[in-house]
Amino acid sequence: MKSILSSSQPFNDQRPGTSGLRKKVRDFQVPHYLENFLQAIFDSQPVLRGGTLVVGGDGRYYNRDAIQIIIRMAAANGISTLIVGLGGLLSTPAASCIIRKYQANGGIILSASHNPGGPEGDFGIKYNTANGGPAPEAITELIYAYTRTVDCYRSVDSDSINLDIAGEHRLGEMCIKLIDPVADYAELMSELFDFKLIRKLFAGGNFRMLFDAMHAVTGPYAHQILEAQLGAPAGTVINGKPKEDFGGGHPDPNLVHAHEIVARSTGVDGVDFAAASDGDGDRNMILGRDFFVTPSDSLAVMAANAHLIKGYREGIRGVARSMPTSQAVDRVAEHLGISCYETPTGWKFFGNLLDDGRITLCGEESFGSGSDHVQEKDGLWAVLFWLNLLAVRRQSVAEIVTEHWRTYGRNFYTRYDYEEIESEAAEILMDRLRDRLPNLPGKSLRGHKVEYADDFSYTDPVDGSTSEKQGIRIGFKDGSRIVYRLSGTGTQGATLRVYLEAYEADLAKHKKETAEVMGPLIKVATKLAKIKARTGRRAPTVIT
Ligand code: VG1
Ligand code: CO
Repeated sequence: MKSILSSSQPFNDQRPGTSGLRKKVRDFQVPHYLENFLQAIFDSQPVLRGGTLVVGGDGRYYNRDAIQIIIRMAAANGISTLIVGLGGLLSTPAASCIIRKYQANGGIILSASHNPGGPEGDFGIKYNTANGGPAPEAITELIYAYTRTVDCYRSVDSDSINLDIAGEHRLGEMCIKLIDPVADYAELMSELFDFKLIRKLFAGGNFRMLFDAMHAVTGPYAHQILEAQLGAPAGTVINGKPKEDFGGGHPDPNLVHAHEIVARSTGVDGVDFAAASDGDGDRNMILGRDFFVTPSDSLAVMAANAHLIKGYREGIRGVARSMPTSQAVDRVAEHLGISCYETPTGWKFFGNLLDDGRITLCGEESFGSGSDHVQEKDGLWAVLFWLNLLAVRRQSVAEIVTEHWRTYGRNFYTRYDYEEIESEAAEILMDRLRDRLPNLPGKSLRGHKVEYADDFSYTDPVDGSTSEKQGIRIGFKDGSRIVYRLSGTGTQGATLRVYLEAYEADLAKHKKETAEVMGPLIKVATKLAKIKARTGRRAPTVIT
């Protein structure tokens, strides 16, 4: 097998963001762009030499091409075993599961998650470490440092490998194993959840569910687990065939983009339970009939009910949430007498807490939740958790959540996203806001008294590493909060996210509409940051 050394020039824009390196497909197609980044991974991660690497992606446009490039470069960089999902597919949580199960030394996941795909869309690459989780900041920064100097890359001269035939191939010294992307993951799910009980729920005939795979990677997983193993009727899974452009859609499981299941879970004919997942299968949206469960509430409900679920019968050790996620789960943790950690946005910050056994469950307001079963957020896992809970409690989704509010109070929550604003304007907005922080405590903003105002900084309790400037937060005496941060996953301009939360203990007020409750706080948030003046935007692009 002939090994080739190709020369290239370093690119200066390969710093991974919240979740890997994300760019337009056409950026990745620039000659040597992907190759340079891969070489930086191989050079900075010597554990991969002679080791096992897992590779798969969400099936979007360029997935297969990128996998062929990885195969040739892995062979030239001394990888001993390459485990690849059949068809080039692996959901993000399944990749995490497989890295752990086969004790691989790392993994490469190709995805731009919920961003649109196709030749004009986005592509991405994430590196995961041997624990199955996203590489921590120290490693992503090291990879970035390597990208600044890499001026050649190694690959082998070989034909493409057929990604659609299971089994083993040899490429020089390297063994390539093409495996079923679903089987190991499905087996893990059957260990965590009471499949027998869920089967009964479907067999009863009164319970109807829909799962929208959004033409992304969870289609094959959902068909296998929900329909084949749990006996949900055919048609439960919709948009279940992965497509390179996600059928022209935006594989983001929220009320706007997953509108089909929103419509079909509304009114007297609405299904009892509906859910969706994103491009790479790590996000989830949970709906009951005429009822939307906010991701923050979903995490809190899971924590409060975990003891009812097979895999968590022994109880949970602790919980964690990203800083902008509502504080609903904090109340549950307090009630259970367990620790609750507040981390910066991005799953990589949960890694040490999970590895160290400090937490069992964790989640983010951005439709992500997970547990210590893998080291990634996990969309179908969350759906199965809810299904199992519905089967145990035999109540509706709405009943379970409203009962939860009765016990703990309700954290009203909403997020405003201003997408594709000018990067410089966004930076200025954040800088000016930062300047004002020292003067805010004690001030009253439209009747809300400021208790604290800071730029969130996090020190990891396990390894002591500190991450600064993780979002501006303003907390009020009445328990409400405003958080501002700039997205680290966009591929064009900047995205400003404004997160709003208000706590309501009074049962009589729980039925109010979120928009009504949050109205005054939204005014405070937009005025304080001068959003209109600084960005030219009168309204957000997306509200979740
Ligand atoms: C967003 C979310 C964050 C999530 C990240 C990756 O990041 O806010 O909570 O972890 O996406 O999720 P940002 O920096 O754009 O706010 V995924 O499903 O896109 O891998
Ligand atoms: Co995702």
